[in-house]
Amino acid sequence: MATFAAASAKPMAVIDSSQLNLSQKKLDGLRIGYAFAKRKDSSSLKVKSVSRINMTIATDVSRFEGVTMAPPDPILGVSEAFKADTNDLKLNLGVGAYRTEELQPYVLNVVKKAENLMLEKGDNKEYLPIEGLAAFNKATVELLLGADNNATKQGRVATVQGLSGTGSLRLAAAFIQRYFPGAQVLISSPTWGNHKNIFNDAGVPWSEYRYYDPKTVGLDFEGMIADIKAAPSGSFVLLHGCAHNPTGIDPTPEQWEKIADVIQEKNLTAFFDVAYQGFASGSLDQDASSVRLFVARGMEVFVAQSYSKNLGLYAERIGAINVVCSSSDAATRVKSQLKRLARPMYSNPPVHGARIVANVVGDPTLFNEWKSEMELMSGRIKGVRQRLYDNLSAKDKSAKDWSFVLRQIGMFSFTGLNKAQSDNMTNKWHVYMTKDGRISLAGLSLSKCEYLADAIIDSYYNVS
Ligand code: PGU
Repeated sequence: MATFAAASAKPMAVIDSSQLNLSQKKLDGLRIGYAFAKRKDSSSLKVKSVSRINMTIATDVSRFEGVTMAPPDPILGVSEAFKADTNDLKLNLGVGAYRTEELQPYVLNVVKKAENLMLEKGDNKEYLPIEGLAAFNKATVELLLGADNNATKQGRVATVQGLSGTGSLRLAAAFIQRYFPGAQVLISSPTWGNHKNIFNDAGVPWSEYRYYDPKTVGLDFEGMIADIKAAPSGSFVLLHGCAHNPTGIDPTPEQWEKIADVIQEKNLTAFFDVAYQGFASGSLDQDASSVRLFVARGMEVFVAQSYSKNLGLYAERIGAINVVCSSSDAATRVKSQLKRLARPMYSNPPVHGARIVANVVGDPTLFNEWKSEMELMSGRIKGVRQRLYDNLSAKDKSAKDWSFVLRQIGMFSFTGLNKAQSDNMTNKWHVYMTKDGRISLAGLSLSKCEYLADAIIDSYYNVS
């Protein structure tokens, strides 16, 4: 009797050797034999028998039988579907990535100039320290808080270069999980789809606060404040620093003050996600005003930054996590622990994007050129917004108010289209967008606005 273990998720099978089609001759001669057994469930087993040791290798029963198929990513999966569509009319308004009027990806001129400088200098490719490139960390915190910020001058900011916005959020989430186990993160409803994944994977519990009011197509400020007030003490409140994704609706400066009041009174901690600095208003300073307001009050905050959008460095994966603390001593300790978390995860961050940012922000000429290019990009999106609104208003004979398109800011418009209507946009009109009704205006050209308006009106009125 020979015993064979099936290398699969299925229970171990015990098979009598009389069931096997063995070549006894070969077995005797080599003392190593291969046999093929037909099990009752008809899966084959290839068996290698070496002297006293019986080893089993499954040929058609995978070790990964229990691994289920993951669904496509709700945002990045849209780009994959877009690529597969062969229709000439197709439009990719899924991912928030800036395109030119010709709908081509755009590499900023300042980025090319910075890269040329780097090439001339012949920078090496040595490992960076765990916390990243020093010149980048200095530049990024200055860009966020302003050049002469007290918190920076007093050494109260722990800054660690991260793998863009996502990696920076994930590192902070790991920190929260380790040092504040059980503490909740409150996230806006709705929010960028990946926020929930990030906190789920880090083992940080989250709940939602009201944010978007479909009736007014605006901010549910009362709901937001009530939900933050009701949060358990010690919770973290995730806030989009500017250009809220997906709604394009930001609190007013007065509302930001009230949000800060409640967070302060309730002893909560704000956690800003700043992925669009410069894309909301066109001004890097103005778009950081929410964060600066909290820091000016002496509040301790987390801020994740990304250079994917504002410098177009999507694939360079460059960003940072900043923890503004109430003392330099606390900042030193927090930074040491962020590094400790980063080390076994990815060891140290990539250098190329960090050098680009450091060169652009650190050089007054390049910095000014960047500001002009930012204005150009955000200006193009505003132009497309206006054209889309004009087309929607002109074509819609029912006098529906489409002015929310103009009120929303940043890269996106939250159209209010439901899933079935969004499906119609894609299936009938070849307009690729996320199923929550979000369209990226950064991927739209003036010449495509009329076509898009037709698609929206058809989907809105003819699909329920
Ligand atoms: N935070 C928010 C609010 C974002 O919208 C994004 C990107 C990020 C962080 C992270 O961007 P990084 O590239 O990691 O810096 N959101 C885009 C890009 C596609 C995606 O989902 O990653 C979007 O289309 O929503």
